[in-house]
Amino acid sequence: MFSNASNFVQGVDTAFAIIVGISLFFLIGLTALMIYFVIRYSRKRHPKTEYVKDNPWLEATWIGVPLIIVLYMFYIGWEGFLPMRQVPEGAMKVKAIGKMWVYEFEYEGNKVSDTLVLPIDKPVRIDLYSPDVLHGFSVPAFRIKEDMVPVKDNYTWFKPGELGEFDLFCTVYCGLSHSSMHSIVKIVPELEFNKWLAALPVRKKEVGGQGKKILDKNGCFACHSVDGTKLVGPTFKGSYGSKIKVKTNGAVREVIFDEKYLEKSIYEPDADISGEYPQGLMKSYKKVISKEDLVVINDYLKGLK
Ligand SMILES: [Cu+2]
Repeated sequence: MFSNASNFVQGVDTAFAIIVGISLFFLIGLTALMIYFVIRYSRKRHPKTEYVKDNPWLEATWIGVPLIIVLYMFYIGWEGFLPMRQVPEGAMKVKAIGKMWVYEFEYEGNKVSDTLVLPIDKPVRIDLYSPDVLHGFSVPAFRIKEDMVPVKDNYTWFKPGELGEFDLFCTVYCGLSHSSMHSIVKIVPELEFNKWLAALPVRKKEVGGQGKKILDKNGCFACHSVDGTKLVGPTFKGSYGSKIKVKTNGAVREVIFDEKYLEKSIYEPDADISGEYPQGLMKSYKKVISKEDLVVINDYLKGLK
């Protein structure tokens, strides 16, 4: 009756079915009763209003019965939810990074993939990270949905029980290309998984050093290219040291792209908007990128010609 895609399907679907069932029962029951009362107690049939007063049994019933029902609904929800926070010991570990607007999966040994490939029947703990804004980690087929919260580590776990490919969606509105932020969870036999993992390349040493790493970690390249491509924000290519047109409080002026401008556009992105880009697209990174990081980023951008 239940799909076997993950170990949580049964708990979630049972709670869902029972709650929808209770809701439907009351929706239909109350509507029918209302219609009955409208007819039965209309002025034509019942010209004089009944006055009901002090009925302890009636009151106890309408407090007691709904109380039991909602507590029961809470209980089945709790029972389905609790195991989701209890990762079994020895679960395999994968780090999932959600950034504007892609997913990245880091396996042991610094191996990185853009698809989440997992062996069947093995519990896996997914550590959830976001370097920029709130993202979601939702696999509807597994009944899994957790937020990826910047500066707060979160996790989820599950045991896949069915081979195949399952959709992974970002379920938190995270900006311009939110709708294209999705990936695939591929469940394969263990042998195949071991082969796949062995063939997965180790993450290359970053060219560009620390500066590029910081930009990458914070998801900056989702909006700013280094090859001149026009993305959501202006390209880094050839910008450093050049004169650029910015809009400050609606007025266009020219500034030199230097350390000062870099700091301002990272800490107060809406103060001097480059070119024709709209306001409000970028958030402030004041709490995320330190002054020391700025120096390193500055050096990296300076070397970018
Ligand atoms: Cu997202």
